[in-house]
Amino acid sequence: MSRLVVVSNRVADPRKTAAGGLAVALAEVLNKSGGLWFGWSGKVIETAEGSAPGEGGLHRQQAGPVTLATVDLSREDHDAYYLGYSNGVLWPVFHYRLDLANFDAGHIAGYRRVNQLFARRLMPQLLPDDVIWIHDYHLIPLAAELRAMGCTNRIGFFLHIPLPPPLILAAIPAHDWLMRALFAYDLVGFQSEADLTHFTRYIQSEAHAEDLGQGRWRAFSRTLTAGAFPIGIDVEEFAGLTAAPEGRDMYQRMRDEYSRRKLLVGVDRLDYSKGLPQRLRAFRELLQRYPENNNSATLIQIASPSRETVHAYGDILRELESLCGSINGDFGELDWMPVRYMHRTVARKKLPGLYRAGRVALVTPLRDGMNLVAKEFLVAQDPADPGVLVLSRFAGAAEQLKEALLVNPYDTEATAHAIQLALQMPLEERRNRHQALMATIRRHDVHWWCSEFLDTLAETQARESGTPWLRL
Ligand code: GDG
Repeated sequence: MSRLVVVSNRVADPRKTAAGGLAVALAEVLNKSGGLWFGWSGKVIETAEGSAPGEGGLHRQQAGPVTLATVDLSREDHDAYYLGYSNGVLWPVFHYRLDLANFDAGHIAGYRRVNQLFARRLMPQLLPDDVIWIHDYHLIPLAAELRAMGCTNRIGFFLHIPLPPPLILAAIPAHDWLMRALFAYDLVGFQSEADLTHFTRYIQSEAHAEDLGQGRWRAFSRTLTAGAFPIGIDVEEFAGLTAAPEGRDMYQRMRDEYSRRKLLVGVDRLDYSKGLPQRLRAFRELLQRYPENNNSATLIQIASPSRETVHAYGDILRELESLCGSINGDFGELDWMPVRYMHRTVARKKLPGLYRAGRVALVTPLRDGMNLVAKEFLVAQDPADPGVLVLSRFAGAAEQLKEALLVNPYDTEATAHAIQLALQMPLEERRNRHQALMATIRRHDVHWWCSEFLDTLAETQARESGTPWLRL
């Protein structure tokens, strides 16, 4: 069995349960092969401490059979690669938000510099038979940099966020460089069929790629396989958290506290892609249009802090606070606050109890690669009396979770109406929908996702080295 090398921006210690389902699933495959997990250490070294752009020390640490290898970043590299390009250009554009992108020319140079640094540090760690799996938008050009150094290993890439249509991608200066770099991979995986279609349309129209059939494409003298691999969650792990003492205790506390209310829950990183202001407007519309919900429907919205040093995140925070304040001000009673908003990270083991107490989950992103909260909510439900998932049609999860109530989050009235339907839904319909959704979630869990991707990668054809076309 080949050794697996996982590369991602951040590395999680797989022995810590707080790491979550993805880390647990990757750790399982890494454990089996005695693998290596490589990425940024999370540490930023200030210039005063002698760090130079493009440089960063390597740390190695053993986590059972898995080796964790991490690199520090200089302040300049971190600001350009992480804040500037990854989260200031790629995140907004890939979520269709050209208006929020900052195409400062210095950022892409830093992005490439860090990918080159990663390649230089990773290359000496590699064994000839290693299979390399690179994750997400921070590291798109990494395989190309490795190939330029002579790496001939099998390399796969998975994009956790959406890929927008070709015309939106084309707004990125140097988009051709970025997309060409994907051809250094043997396998490129997306969350949904929609993302895959955007990719194949782009490479056909912009790179005249040749369709070789069965997901194989040829361009720039290289062949890659592209496919959709919708990510799942570790169902057993999350069901275990739900049944654990903390999970049950949290559930009981929420049930007691909200026994006279109908509880709605929202759990998101505070990000403009998650559609939080639109969600709150729909909730306000619900209270206005369907007054029977007054003094009853209560929305607990957790917005965990995220990327606070990126400019656009401050704006969304202020907008959200003002909306919550105005809804509570306009509709609240002495003994009832319609919105409980928390700008805080809640301990992972408390989430299942909160989900289970929710009659309705509001998962209404404007755009999302997949959205794991939708799946976690469903796993945490009591199958005999389950809550209802209101899900944006623009989440990757909507391609799979067809029995949820699918909404257009930009349509305030229709979303409010769907929430009302969810609150009123008879038990039998709730059970039927939940049962069908759980069958999908179980079939396509995170273990299925890992093995489906890695099996497909193993089947890709012999690789070619060298990337003479990699000029920025
Ligand atoms: C990216 C893509 C794709 C949230 N708040 C708290 C907390 N969470 C946990 C949830 C869930 C995870 O974070 C969020 O996952 P999502 O999938 O919803 O979203 P992103 O973070 O944007 O992830 C996304 C994903 O990658 C995987 O490929 O699905 O589309 O954007 O697990 O439970 N966890 C804790 N406290 C919180 O306050 N402990």
